[in-house]
Amino acid sequence: MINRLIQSVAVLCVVSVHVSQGEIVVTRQRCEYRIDPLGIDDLHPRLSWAIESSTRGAKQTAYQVLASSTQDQLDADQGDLWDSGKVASSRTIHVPYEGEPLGSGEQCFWKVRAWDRDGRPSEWSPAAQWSMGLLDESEWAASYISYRDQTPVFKNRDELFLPPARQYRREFAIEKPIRRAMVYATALGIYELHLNGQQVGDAYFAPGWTDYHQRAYYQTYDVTDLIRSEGNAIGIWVADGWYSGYVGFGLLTGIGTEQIGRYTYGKTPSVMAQIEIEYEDGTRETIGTDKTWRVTGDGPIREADFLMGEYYDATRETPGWTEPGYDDSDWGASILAEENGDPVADFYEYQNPNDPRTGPEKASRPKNLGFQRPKLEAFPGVPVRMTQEIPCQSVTRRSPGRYIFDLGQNFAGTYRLRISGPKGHRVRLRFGEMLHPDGRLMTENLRKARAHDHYICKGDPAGEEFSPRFTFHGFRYVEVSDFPGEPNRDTITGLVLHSDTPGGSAFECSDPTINRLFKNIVWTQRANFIDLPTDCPQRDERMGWTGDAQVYIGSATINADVAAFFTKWLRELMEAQRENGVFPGYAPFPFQHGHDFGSAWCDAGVVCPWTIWQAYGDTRVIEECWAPMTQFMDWRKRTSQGYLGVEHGNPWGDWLSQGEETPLAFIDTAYFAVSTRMMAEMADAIGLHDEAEQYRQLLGNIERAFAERYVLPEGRLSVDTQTAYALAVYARLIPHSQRAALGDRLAQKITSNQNRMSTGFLGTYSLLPALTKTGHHDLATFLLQSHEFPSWGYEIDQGATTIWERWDSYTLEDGFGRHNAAMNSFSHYAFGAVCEWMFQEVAGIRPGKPGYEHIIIQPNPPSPSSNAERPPIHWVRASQESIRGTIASEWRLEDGGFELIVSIPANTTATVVIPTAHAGRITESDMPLNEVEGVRLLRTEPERAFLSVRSGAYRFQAPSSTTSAPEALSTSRSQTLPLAVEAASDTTDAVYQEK
Ligand code: RAM
Repeated sequence: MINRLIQSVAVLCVVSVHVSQGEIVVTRQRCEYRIDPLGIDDLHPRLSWAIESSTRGAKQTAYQVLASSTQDQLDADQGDLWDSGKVASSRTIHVPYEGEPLGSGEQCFWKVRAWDRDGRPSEWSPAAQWSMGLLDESEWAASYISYRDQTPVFKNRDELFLPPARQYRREFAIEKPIRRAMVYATALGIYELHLNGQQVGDAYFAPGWTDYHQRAYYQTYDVTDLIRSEGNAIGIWVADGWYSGYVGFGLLTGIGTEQIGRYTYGKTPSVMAQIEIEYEDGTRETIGTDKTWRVTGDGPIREADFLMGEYYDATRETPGWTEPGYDDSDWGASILAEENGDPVADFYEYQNPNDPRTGPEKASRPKNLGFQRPKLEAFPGVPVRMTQEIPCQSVTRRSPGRYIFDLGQNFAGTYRLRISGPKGHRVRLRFGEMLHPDGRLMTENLRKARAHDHYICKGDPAGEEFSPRFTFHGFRYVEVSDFPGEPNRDTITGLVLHSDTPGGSAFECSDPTINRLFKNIVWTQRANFIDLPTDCPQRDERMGWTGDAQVYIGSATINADVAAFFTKWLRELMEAQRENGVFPGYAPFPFQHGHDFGSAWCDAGVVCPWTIWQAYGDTRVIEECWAPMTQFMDWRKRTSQGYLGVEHGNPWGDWLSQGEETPLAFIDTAYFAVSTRMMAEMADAIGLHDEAEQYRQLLGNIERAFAERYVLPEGRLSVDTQTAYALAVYARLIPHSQRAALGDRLAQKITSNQNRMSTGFLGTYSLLPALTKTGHHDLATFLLQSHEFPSWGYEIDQGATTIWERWDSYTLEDGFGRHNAAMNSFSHYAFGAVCEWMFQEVAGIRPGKPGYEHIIIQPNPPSPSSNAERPPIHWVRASQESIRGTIASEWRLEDGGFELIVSIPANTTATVVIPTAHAGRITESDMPLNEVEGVRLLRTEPERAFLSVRSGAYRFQAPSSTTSAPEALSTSRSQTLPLAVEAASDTTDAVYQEK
């Protein structure tokens, strides 16, 4: 077995390119985190690459970037736009472009080479590229166009209003050979672009969700290869989307426009696009949306709504409408979006939400639902794409013509329906995450999201296929009613949709339940990363909840490259800041719901930028968020009392905890400290050392106030809940001298609760790390492996394939109904935030410096006799794609020996901590350490050896320190982790810091 494991990691460690000894290779070129992005509006986009090598300790000592306006010039090594020259630097990420100023639409081809530690240059990297977007609003020669909308403002809360998706088209001729053709497109609504019969790009739901009153994004497409010399046609589908469709819980709660849940930003969708053609003779032509475009609402998509579903009537299809020659004489003329006038509606919100005397009171104000041109920016995020098909596992007949298809996996997205039916025959599709015990689809938890799709057959004897464009559902089961004939498993195939964040992670260990848990976490991340980080993908909510995001973001950065994804959402979050400086409960913030914030939810405005900086070494995100973050901290200082947090905002607290409530003021204090510490660190990172000092002083005051108010002399907290201890450790508010005692009290609280957690969103995220940090790692892994309610294992035993919103979303005793069956998502990532601890403390991979420039590998095997219920984890194999390359850690306890196989990306260094009391007996690939290249013993502790390790692949073996009895072990582990070790050699520059 051990050999197999070694082989598998060895495969993982081998670099993906063929390099000979001593060489380094430049790979993974990115511009603003993306591969060859089109249409960016950053004037100094940041370039990143990675170094790969088969040699240990490979380093970049210098680099050179060449940027050219044509591929030919780049191939000839002529950097007419920029030649950085040889820059002596190990930097491989976020190198800002400093070449010739780039204008709208300009293309830039670039490559890079790097010098190794012996001063030998690498080959040039392959060419990468980016193009600039439209840098000035005046360069939009197009207008927002719409259809003439004569419907009155819908006001009925008992019925739904679901308009058809619109189709816009125009034809154009090309008279000369073209060099390049680009399309820039955006919509107030969501759009899908087609040219000459083909879809342009593969994104769903463009242009993404923003507060359209302030800002919208546009996308850029290269359509050079789609343009024909004979004649061309462009067609654009446009649906309501977030702009005017049903959004969140507006209908449920009666907030927002007319209390009906729709028209959040405006009444009538509109679209704007422009094709820019560059001819070979150097002339240019622009074709933009204007009143000459034709439009229809009579096509097949009769309803298109995120929450309510899609209704497709195939008898109304318009074949050939995105090709030249289509007869659109019965279509209407487009109008300018503003020609729909300024319909006014009542917009309901809570007034005085933060006034403790009145509390929130619902009131309305008039709101203009007419067109307002937003500020336009290039889309900085990651498109939503279909990334995977899920075959159906089984089909069950429920009644004549009604079948339930089980896809075996809960996910977000759509499906492909294959059907043969007579013309005009209609089938209905409903979606559910779970089944009732009697086999019925469970839909109570969709609340006001109707989530019904309909398909009307066109009667094609060869069979028909359908897949929705403008909706998505969170589901595992599909119920099809009125199905003509006998379905089979090919009738329904799941199509997984999510923001297509690159990269990935892997986690496997000796406990199969944990392996399923890891899969569930990743599936839940996908299901909720749909343009922005949402709470859930199924019910009438699906909003960018800040509390959920701030506990989960660390895990997200491990499981994928979410840097561009969060770059986008952080703009929405910063923009959603309330006037008083607080960050709201969700972003965008389409309407106000009760108080507009909650403790710990509001801190997402600091925690999320900090985490992106930590994971990707990104200081620009700090700079961009600095002003709003500072305003937020001013609000925090203003609202605190004697440096302590207070009870304010929505009382979410340790949301969905089990049986124990932690007072809001305590939570607020802990997060005041968390945000303050992060601000101090971020201030230093961007060179604001005075501010950093002020935040450190503030932190000192908070720590003192906390100690005085909450820490009791006998080594307890006056708030004696699991979450209180966990948060105090997370916020590092526990005085060093009290740490062991308070950790023991936390452990005792859990054991006296029959080894069960009582924690909610906040406490669960911090609980297992707190146990590990205070010497109770065995108990932490026990909880991870537990199957007793409430636990991850319990969910998995009930068939969970994603993370549930509540520990008791389903229980054996009470089924779905223990709390509120309507608010009971089976795809909510907050409790999946344990993933961060699984990687950092079980596999032992964490950043030692922002952006994993230095890496800590410190696996913590639980002691072999620590779990009477099931075999404690005794091997783990994990890897993650960092911005500098793949980091892998695989360990195994066997026969009193400990083996650790690691992979450290080139141009980084690591501190590897081996859990052994016998540092002198550590070997690497069977050689004693002092004979091994790239490794140096830094120091030892009673049961740990600290090694300084250069990049490369290693296999360490040592006698294990975890063979002792658990009691003995927990004593030794109750020592706190060291804050720093001596710096390693000049080349490794090791820093070991506690998170
Ligand atoms: C729920 C959301 C979210 C949570 C808030 C407090 O409605 O689903 O998960 O953050 O409430």
